[in-house]
Amino acid sequence: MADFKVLVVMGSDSDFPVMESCFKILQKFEIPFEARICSAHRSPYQAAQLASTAKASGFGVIIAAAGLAAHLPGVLAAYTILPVIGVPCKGGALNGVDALYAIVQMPTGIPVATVAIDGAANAAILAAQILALQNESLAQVLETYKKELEASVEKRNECLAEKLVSIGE
Ligand code: RP5
Repeated sequence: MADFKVLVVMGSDSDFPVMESCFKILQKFEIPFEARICSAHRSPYQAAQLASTAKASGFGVIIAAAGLAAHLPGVLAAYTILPVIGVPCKGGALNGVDALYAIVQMPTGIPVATVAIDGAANAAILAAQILALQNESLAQVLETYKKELEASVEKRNECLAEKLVSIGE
């Protein structure tokens, strides 16, 4: 389907439950991906290696998920010119706000496209949209997906109308 693979990096296996929706979307869109666990703090050398070689390894986008002092997306971004999408994971005393701030507040020159706390599905969709710039069949998949979203809103309107009628009965 896509010309490029997506590299999904998680700071810990404890981030997997959050990232399941990301993997599901990548699979739904038939986008090839590889997933790795790599920590900016516990395995910093491997993080640098992974990001430094990602472009040459055929990846077009990196998605990086981390919680707490979430430095992984920024560290990966420091070592590559590939777009990096950061997913702040909920958890710890600050419930993901710490991770959100750590990921979004990057210094000029090293951007990370940050999605919402636990916004793993949107990370996959954004990655797909980036890859679709150079892949017409993936662009068509995304157009169909948008139409499905539109139809789901219409369905909700029908349900709402039924609920309002039943309230009046
Ligand atoms: C971060 O610390 C990880 O991304 C994870 O969200 C958090 C906790 O990691 P574990 O202690 O569960 O391995 O680096």
